[in-house]
Amino acid sequence: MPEFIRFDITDGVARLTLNRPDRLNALTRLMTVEILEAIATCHREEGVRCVVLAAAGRGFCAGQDLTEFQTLTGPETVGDHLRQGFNRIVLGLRRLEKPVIAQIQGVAAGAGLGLALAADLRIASEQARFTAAFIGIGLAPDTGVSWWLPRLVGPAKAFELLATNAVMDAAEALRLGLVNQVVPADRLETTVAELAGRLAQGPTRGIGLTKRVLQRALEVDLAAALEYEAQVQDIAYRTADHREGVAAFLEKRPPRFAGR
Ligand code: LHQ
Repeated sequence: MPEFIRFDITDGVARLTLNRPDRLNALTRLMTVEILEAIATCHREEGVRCVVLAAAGRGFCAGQDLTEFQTLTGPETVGDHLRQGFNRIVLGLRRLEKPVIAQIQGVAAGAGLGLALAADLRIASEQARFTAAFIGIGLAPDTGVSWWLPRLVGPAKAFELLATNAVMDAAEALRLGLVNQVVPADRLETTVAELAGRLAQGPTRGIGLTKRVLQRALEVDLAAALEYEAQVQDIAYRTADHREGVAAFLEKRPPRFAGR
């Protein structure tokens, strides 16, 4: 049984909840291992068709646990720590061909912001706050924050957020395009559950392939993106869910997607 996360799978939705509320879910080494194991399960289990990344208590995630980090000894560098931990979490979530929703009820800071940005969709409560936090302790960005921020908010705003350690509220995060939706705190869980339930009933392969082409499109030029779309469409075209979607349209009935 994991100690610092909760993990369950219900009706196609895997729910991974960070569970160190008294430390605002700051990430320890053990917690990182537990998150990686849960992500591996999401990759492996065909029954998982959507993932919700949530957090217990008033904070979403305050990033690296700075107390534990002081006590880490041995030959490992900070870079190694990132390569073995947070980098693998980010890549694990990005390579997961299933939609990932971050349910953000409170502060997301440092690597915690990176975790939120690695999700496909971010639904925030009105109480959520976002801060890069790295510069507060004299560090440069990590956990993918340097990659996502300029793409989401533009390079000048990204630099401002990183260099001034500004704290954004939920309304500003929505205005900047950092989150998809902001809802009252008491509506957050049901809003996310409804969205996750809908996505889990969707054509999972098509959604996963959509995630794959969008990720590639962020990294390559137009000609390469067009070529990749063509290759991926060959895969999507062969799915049972594509056939079901077309059949349902022609028969004028709602589709029943099986996620295959
Ligand atoms: C914490 C933490 C925390 C431990 C709150 N650790 N206890 C990668 C590789 C290597 C090295 C370093 O980092 C990285 C990546 C990173 O993530 S760098 C960024 C690390 N994170 C931060 O610098 C954020 C530090 N936290 C804060 O600035 C504030 O706590 C925020 C703005 C997140 C929230 O502020 P408040 O809402 O006022 O809460 P609080 O500060 O009162 O925190 C509540 C408790 O949680 C408190 O403990 P206490 O015993 O006083 O109740 C904090 O000490 C503890 N906590 N963050 N990262």
